Amino acid sequence: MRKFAVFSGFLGSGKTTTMMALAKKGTKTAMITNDLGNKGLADHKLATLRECNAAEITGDCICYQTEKLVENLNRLFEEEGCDLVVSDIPGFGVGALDHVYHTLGDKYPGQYELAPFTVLTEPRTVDLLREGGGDLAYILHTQLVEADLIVLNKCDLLDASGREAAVQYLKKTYPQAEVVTLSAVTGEGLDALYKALTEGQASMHRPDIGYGGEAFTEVMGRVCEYNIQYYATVCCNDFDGNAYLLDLAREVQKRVGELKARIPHMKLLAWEPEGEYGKVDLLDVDRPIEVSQTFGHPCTELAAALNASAFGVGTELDAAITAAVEQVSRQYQLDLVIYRKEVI
Ligand SMILES: Nc1nc2c(ncn2[C@@H]2O[C@H](COP(=O)(O)OP(=O)(O)OP(=O)(O)O)[C@@H](O)[C@H]2O)c(=O)[nH]1
Ligand SMILES: [Mg+2]
Repeated sequence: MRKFAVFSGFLGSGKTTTMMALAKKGTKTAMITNDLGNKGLADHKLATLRECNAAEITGDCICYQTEKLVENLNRLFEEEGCDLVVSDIPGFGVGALDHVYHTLGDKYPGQYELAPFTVLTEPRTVDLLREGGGDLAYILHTQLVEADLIVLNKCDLLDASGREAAVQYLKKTYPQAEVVTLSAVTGEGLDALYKALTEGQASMHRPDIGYGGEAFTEVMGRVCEYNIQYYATVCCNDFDGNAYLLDLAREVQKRVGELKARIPHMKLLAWEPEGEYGKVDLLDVDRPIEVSQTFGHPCTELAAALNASAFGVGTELDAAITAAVEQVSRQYQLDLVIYRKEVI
């Protein structure tokens, strides 16, 4: 089997977490993290720290890098012996059904079996859609219009009636898609998702998503990707890496909130040479900060990657996030060497 699946879905819906759960070492599933920006981004680094079968395609969406995608797929299927490869696309992306699935079908006929085009969503997105989707309505809705398979992730956050209501809403609003529930964190529903991916087929439908139209251009014009990567030397041996990451996320949340900008997902990952790591996620200015991994002991030396996907003015977000990194690092007496910074 040479099965390939695209995971679309809004920022923070759990694409990377789900891919990591599927692509555990020892399985024949591999994941490709696809992000804008240069190499060494947080999602891929996290997948390697968790010892997943992971490859990385950066610089642009796989929508526009078909040859690089094909190169990676062939290596994973032929050299690594995988039978299922899953790649995400950047979390504000739309159009991968056409740009990835139909392009592969047209240019590489019969080479890959395409799994149902999969879109992850989470309870908060469903609530937002029910209220009309706000200023991100175009992305939230269009991603789901493309789906063959909708995964309602983070169902650990819902009780039975909440799940049922969300599933019914999704089924009614997007009748072309099958809907499954998942908790990528607890693993509930993971076997059913694997079965749906490996046994199901892409429908290869061609919905009109208004790609390049007015709504598309308006929202894409507000998207901003921020990537900073640095080394930090610790001065004192009681440095608490967990408190540092949390304070940094809080400072970013405060400063971005003051700009009245949106930051649907900021990933902050820091790791030590020995392989211990800490991770916090900020899923917008009005939501609690999530800690998904903590250091087990005081840190002596760190590398960090902070990747943020935001809606706002790039220069303002850059100034706010960079100032947060510098301020909080100074408070913790860290000596910083910033080796990469990008605002896209
Ligand atoms: N409660 C709960 N949290 C989850 C689940 N899956 C993911 N998360 C959390 O949601 C946050 C975002 O998850 P990611 O996997 O990074 O989301 P993503 O879709 O890859 O986000 P982008 O890369 O920004 O597009 C993290 O803090 C995860 O720990 C889940 O099943 N339940
Ligand atoms: Mg991700």
